[in-house]
Amino acid sequence: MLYKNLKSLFFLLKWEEIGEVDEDYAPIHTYQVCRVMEQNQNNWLYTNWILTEGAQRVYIELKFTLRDCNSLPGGVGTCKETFNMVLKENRYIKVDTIAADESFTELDLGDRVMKLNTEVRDLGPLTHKGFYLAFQDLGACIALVSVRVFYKRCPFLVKSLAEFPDTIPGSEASQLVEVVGHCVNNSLPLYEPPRMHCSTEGEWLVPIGKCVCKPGYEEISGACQVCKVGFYRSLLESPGCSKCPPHSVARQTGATVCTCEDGYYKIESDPSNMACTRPPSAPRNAISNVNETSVFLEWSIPLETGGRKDIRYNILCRQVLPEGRGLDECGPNVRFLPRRVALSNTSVMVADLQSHTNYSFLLEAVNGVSELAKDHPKQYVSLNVTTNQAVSVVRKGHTGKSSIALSWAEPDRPNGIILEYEIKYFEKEQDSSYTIIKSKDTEMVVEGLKPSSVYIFQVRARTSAGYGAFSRRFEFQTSPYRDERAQASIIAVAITLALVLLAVVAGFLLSGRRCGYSKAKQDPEEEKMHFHNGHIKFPGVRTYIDPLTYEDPNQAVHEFAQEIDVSSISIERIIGAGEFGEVCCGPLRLPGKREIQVAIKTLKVGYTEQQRRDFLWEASIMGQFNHPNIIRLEGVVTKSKPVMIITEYMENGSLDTFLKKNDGQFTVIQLVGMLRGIASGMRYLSDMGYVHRDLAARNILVNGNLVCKVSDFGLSRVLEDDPEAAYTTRGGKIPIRWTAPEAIAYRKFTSASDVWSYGIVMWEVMSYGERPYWEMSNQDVIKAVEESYRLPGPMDCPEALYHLMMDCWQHERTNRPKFDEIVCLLDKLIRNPSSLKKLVNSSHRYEGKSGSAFTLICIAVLLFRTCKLPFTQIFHQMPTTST
Ligand code: ACK
Repeated sequence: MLYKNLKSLFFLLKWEEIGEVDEDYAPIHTYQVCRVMEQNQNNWLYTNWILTEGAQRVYIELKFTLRDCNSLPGGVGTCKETFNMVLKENRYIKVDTIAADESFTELDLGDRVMKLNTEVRDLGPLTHKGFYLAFQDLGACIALVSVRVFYKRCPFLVKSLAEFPDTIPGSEASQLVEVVGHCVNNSLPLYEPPRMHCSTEGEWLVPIGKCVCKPGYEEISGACQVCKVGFYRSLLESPGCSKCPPHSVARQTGATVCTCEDGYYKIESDPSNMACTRPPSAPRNAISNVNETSVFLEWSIPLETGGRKDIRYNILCRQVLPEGRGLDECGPNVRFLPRRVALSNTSVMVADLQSHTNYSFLLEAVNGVSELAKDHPKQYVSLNVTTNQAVSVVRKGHTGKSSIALSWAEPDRPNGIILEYEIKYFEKEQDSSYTIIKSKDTEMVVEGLKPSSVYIFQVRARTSAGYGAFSRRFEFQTSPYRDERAQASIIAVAITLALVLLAVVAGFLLSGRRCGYSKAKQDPEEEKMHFHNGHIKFPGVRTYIDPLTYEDPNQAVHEFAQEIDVSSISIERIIGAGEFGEVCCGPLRLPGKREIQVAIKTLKVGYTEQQRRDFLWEASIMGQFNHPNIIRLEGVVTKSKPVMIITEYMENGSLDTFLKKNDGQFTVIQLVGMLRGIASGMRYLSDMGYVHRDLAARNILVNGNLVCKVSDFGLSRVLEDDPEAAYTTRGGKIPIRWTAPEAIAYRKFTSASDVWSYGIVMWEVMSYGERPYWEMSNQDVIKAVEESYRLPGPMDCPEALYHLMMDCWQHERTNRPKFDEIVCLLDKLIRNPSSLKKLVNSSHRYEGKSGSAFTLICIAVLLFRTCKLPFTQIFHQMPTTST
């Protein structure tokens, strides 16, 4: 705020002009009047014309002394203690009556103490260029020491690089005068012109907008200074001059941009502080993977990115014409996924190429400045790819009810060494779910098919370059369930029944049935990949919880088994008899699910509570398992009678009966496939910590695809239920022929004792359901086993399988293989069928099968029992001496 005093002169009317000294004896000039004793006083003191200089509001500061009327001798009749201040523009207006804060007395005069009063009044709005002031005395004793007339103004100001001139405020008390500032040299208004507001008090208020130095200049000490060489300032917003970014220069002062060095570039959208950049080098490590008539190309980012992140890749595809006729651009039919140019990822799928054709791909990396770098030579990486040839014809060989032998020719011009073939198949019109199996050879037997069903087969080859196209679809049908071969063999067996003895004798002399084998591998979980709507399915493994840990057995059942409403089930027929009641089958229709065939185990009427508990026990166990080789529990019916356990239906019933019914009907690979399934189920159970205790072919169920599943779960009940279980000397009921010696001797049931039983199941399977140890008594079996005698190898049994059985029958249970080792070994055998060619030699073999089996048993038992022929001539003794 600034004050500006206005000049004035006084005209006296009955006032006196007096020279005095103040309290400090400094000379002062005062105007006085003191006619207090006289009546009707009207004394005036005028100023001359005071110019306002444009001010609309002025201030008047008065300094004066005033006599206290009470202190006057002789009364105060006409004495006044105020005076009037009057303004005249075009007419006189009384401004105010001025009174003293402090008045002086006679005493003060004597002491020479001047009680000086100061009063300030403001006048406005003034409308004229000037005015007069007047002071009217009506009979007071006044000495006017000073009259100061002034106005306030907002002084010249430089703020935010804007100059604001000296400004006179407005006339109204709270009025603000807006003033637009002027940007200082080399500066510009930022966004809007700078503004300030001048208040009546002469203060600058409310700044709006500002000025900034123009590009090429920076603000230093409130002024704009030019940027030095090598520095630039491009944006009004940036605070100061910056050093030029890498690969750019500013050769003169005041640069607003830096220019790129030779070979480096900048595009418009690059920020000014970004370094100049250059095109990238070529992509690296390009590889291809052929899949049918598609090629997947993949590469790594270039070594030199040119300093940019906006790298994109372009593909140039050219077909190599035969006989050296050069290259031709790939036509519009070749598809690039996601696209051919401007790829942001380092891979692309090129589809719809021609089969068995050479292609040359050029992969180019570009970035934002590639277009500008016309002189920069393009850098490519090239990749030559040959698509694989498809298998043209697939032929059908021997067809069984569940298998079809396939063969095909190697493509004429395979693209490198063929590593393997993939055989894809599915049941006709059910192509949402298909199976893929692999073969190293040009033939294979596909097994586990449904009888009388049409299947679609496609074959493709894989070389180190990748997969060739699948062959076209070939449709082949499996034989009816009872195929001619089986019937023929049954008839043959019937006709030759009479010649049984002769056959047995001949059997002793001959080297035995040859193992038929297939190059196919059959693995329900790992070797075969099952695809359903494009997803591979994997089973999961948890830990088995003993239902005994539940106080309430009902709770255990409902924890693990779904309650099924009886109305969802219809019983169609009885398929057998169980310990607790009939076993039936029929359809199950659960809401929202497709109808399936199920087996229904019922609990006969009149059961005790204990029997109900034991019956449902099995469901509490089965419900915990989820594995393709374990019988699947669908649920239980406990809310109505009869109480039922519902499981998946297994078309071929129990394995022992099924094998007996189909004696000699399966290839070794099919049998090994079954054993592999059982071992896999047992591996799952042992992984879950569950010991079965009654593993035997009679407790394995077989479905229509020859998939074997472990069933019959329980604890004591299983053994009570099992007709094979016999009471041991220790009182427990145990299926002696299937049980490991330590379990018989001291009930040591473990997964290792299950492995022993598994060895017996192997023997049962390889001998088509023969009874282990034939008609020998349980006691004789225990004795023989204790004396290290073991079952001989079944006829036509591959040596490798018999070795495995013998391993399972190691007396020392820790020496027995684990189930995962068994699965692994069987997988190896399946993968390498020639390993099954070598059959068990005659000293380790018994020769009984089908019709002749019983005779052999009679002979064996007879020889053993009556003739006291040593075991060695019938049984095989373990090489170890452990007993
Ligand atoms: O040998 P099988 O035909 O197979 O006779 C027995 C009978 O019931 C008594 O146990 C058969 N069985 C048991 N469970 C099932 C099942 N889930 N599917 C088909 N048959 C079964 C078994």
